Amino acid sequence: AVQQDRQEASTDPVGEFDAVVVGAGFSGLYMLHRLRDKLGLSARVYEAADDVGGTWYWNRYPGARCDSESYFYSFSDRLSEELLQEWTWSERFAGQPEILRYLQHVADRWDLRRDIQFNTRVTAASYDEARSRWAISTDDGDWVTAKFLITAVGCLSAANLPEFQGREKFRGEQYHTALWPHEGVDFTGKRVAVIGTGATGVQAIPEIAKEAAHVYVLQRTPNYDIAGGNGPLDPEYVQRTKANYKEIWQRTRETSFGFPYDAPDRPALSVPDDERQRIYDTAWAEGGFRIGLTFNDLLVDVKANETASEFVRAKIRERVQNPEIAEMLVPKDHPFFTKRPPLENGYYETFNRDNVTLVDVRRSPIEEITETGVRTRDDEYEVDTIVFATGFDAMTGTLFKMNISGRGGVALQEKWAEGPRTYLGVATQGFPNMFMITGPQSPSVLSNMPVSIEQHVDWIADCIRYMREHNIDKVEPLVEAEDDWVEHHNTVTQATLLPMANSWWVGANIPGKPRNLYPYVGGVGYYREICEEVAAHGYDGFGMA
Ligand code: FAD
Ligand code: N01
Repeated sequence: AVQQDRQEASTDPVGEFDAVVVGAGFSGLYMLHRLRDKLGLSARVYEAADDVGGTWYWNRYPGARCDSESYFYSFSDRLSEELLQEWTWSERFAGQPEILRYLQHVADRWDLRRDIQFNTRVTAASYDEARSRWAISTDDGDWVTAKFLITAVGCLSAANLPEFQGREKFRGEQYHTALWPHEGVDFTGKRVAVIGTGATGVQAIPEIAKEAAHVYVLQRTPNYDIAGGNGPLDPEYVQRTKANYKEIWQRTRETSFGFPYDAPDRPALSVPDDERQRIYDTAWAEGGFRIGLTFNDLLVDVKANETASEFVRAKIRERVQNPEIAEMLVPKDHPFFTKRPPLENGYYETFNRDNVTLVDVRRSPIEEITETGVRTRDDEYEVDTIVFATGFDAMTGTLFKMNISGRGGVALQEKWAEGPRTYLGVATQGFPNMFMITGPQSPSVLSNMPVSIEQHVDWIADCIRYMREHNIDKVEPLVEAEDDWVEHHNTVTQATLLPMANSWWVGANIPGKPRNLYPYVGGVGYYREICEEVAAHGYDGFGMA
């Protein structure tokens, strides 16, 4: 099919590059800088959007903000010490417009745009074995070749719109949060149904409720939403952070989740109940993910986890006035942190408003979307607008949409039919000279992502430099190394509670998707050590020719 596309489009490639990078979010921008400005390679970035930003370009729904703290949800001193000093975040958890401005600033400052082709989607990439090059086709009908193919396509960039029967019949407006219109949506006076209460729904619902006439929140699974604690950053704090940036970044690289917080060193049940409560209270008051880093066994011991689960449940019950509604919002079917807990800023209080109705679509599932609203098994909700906060086909969705085929024409989806098989989550056997930034089976979404992105970009750039210095043309994981990594990944996964929940982390949100833990849970610091060791031993586990 790729060959045919090419013939129909043009017979000759319109460009030949050392590297093609797909995507211009955090990953693609930093990758381009490393390849072009540090290694002197010719590189072309393709980006489907009309600007840089990735996640922060697409997700413009009301309330969108990061929930890694701004001062470390950014590029580190690996990119630039000056930028760290010059850039001042206004809020503890920056909003989408500010993060987008930041990424645009990075693109301008390093003059990255001249090598990014916007409004261009990569539709196919196939490895040409005879020439040892990748042939990359785009939706403008052109194709180019490159020695290296680097995917910077994001873990959360293929929007998931479940197949609700009758959706096309709906006469009102409908939006997916990850494809939000740039001009915004005016909810004033509107009756709105929001489907989905993950991190996105939890951010959007309170904002929509402030404007709309009525909001129906269609919840299938309640989450353990953590107090966000957003607010303006105090200048003294900013100054202190800037003075300590070197140390802060170093810590993010060594901890398990890429946060600069202290790692817990004791089990939850090793302390008396009142002390445990105090520890949880303190972490809760600090806000953000600190509550997940109070004890070292929350992700591996059900009993330990239950203490944290109960703590959060009690917080929910305290804040929601109607006890029946509170009970509907309390999660009971999975342990704390086995699904990604959203951070919330006023989410639970939203259910104390007269214009908000919580609908349990687990008990009474959505049966169809009608011309005028949403019909569940037991009721019908007439609305003007439907918001789908239904998440993503994470980690593999975007990669598969790119139609990548490796040696012998084998498609990536074919190779991964039963789940991803990678070496270190950065490469996969049979796909020579292809690197995946934050690919499946790397820490990726189980970390503060800029830290993991930088680590991958640096590692890939170093590998390419090594190849150049040693006159190596081709790099590809060895079968045994890949088998060992998959086995290690599965062993580490099984030692945790993560397989217990039906989360997108395990692919449970997409019908038919193989159930596996997609990100690696061994920890950012540990993973980095493994990657560094592999490199130090001449890229142990990779075949190089
Ligand atoms: P992305 O930002 O997803 O960029 C990928 C780009 O690739 C996109 O612009 C896309 O258009 C492009 N692309 C994909 N396929 C193609 C193709 N075939 N052809 C051309 N272009 C293509 N992580 C955190 O660590 N902390 C947070 O607080 C946090 N908040 C988040 C909030 C939201 C709402 C979401 C959705 C995610 C959040 N994340 C967070 C995860 C976030 O995705 C990463 O932190 C980071 O932005 C990913 O950057 P990236 O460059 O790897 O991918
Ligand atoms: O997506 P989700 P998201 N019928 O998959 C429901 C990052 N992020 O966009 O739980 C009814 O978590 C689904 O229900 P259930 C972050 O990593 C970060 O919210 O499957 N409901 C769920 O409630 C996050 O984890 C930030 O039962 C259906 C919701 O839709 C990731 O992105 C902000 C349904 C989807 O939740 C994804 O978050 C936002 C159906 N058929 C996102 N199908 C920050 O850092 C799905 N649902 C701040």
